[in-house]
Amino acid sequence: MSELVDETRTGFERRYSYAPSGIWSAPGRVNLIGEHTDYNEGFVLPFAIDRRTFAALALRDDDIVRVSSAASDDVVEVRLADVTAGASSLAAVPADGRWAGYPLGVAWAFGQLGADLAGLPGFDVHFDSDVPIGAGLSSSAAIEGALAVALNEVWRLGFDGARLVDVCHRAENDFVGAPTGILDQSASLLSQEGAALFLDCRDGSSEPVDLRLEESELAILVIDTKVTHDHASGDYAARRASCEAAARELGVRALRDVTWPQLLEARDRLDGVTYRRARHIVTENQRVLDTVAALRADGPDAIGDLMFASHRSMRDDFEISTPELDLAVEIALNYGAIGARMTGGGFGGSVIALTPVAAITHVQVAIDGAFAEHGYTGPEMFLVWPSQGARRDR
Ligand code: GAF
Repeated sequence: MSELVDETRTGFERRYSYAPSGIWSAPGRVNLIGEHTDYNEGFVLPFAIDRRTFAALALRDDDIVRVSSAASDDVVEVRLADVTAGASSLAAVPADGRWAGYPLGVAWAFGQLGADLAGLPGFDVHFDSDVPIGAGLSSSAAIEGALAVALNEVWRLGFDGARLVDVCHRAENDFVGAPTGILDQSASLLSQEGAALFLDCRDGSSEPVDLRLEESELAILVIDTKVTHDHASGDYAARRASCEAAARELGVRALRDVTWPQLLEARDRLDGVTYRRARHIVTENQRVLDTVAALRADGPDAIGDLMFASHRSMRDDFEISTPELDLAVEIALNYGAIGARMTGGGFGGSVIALTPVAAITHVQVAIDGAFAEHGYTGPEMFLVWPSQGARRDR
């Protein structure tokens, strides 16, 4: 970890020929349970992982913003005044620099949420990261979170955690154009070490829920299927539209307000697909509440069935799984995991498998074998531990 802090500093110095004033970081996340419930104003239970994106940054004495990353030699340069114009400021940026929309979007969103950008100096920022990209582990929220805590400090804005979540969420929705909820940004900014974050997405309130994995000799194995996903694509938006249509038809503000008996009773008013989409959300919200209760009463040994029930619901009702994700879940459970489910937005990305430490190698070997047998790209597998949200590192 401290190596990456040093590399981020060196990367900054190489690009800009001077030293940064500080280094900040924010983690990726897995979602233990509660998928697509966030934009339905429901409940989620993610945790920040021990893989982070680092931002080395220094203020400038003009209004230029320069953005670079370890992944490329290019430096994206814009004037802060042009960022204020919104996503159109990206028009001049070469296509392979479009990732810069995440950091530029954060600067822009601070302005949208009350900061007076016209009176603030520009900055140079360099990013480095060990959060895998496109694996469904919120690499974009990690970029946003690292820059948000950095700018909040150096621009002396005094935004609290909830307002920083708004900034990053606004950047993602209105600058980058991905119609996501607040799950990823909240997990990256607000998580605490050793705990999952129980978040009510209606009012943004959250509380830590102890995970105690080591005490139970359990670990969370991530299986990145290497099938990449993109939330700015139509599938994610289509699921969101179905949920909103169901809520409208049922006469509620959001599917959060629908109980299971109410949904059953209204079944004939919804077409088959919309009904199944709504059924996933209504049952998934309850599974989050049940998971929190089970963790508090009995610890992580008690949540395996809920995780698999969640996976089945995403596979059959919400239809956001893939054959690779389903295979990883099936093999993990057959070879010793006590719970497994896809995590994140779906249509690719990763599975998390709650696995006894003693069975991890067994599960990994079995998954490698099964993927090879099916002719799928070899997955990447690694353990993750619940970690601290965004912070200053140096
Ligand atoms: C993606 C989105 F960014 C989140 O807001 C959330 O909807 C998630 O998919 C599904 O739970 O990560």
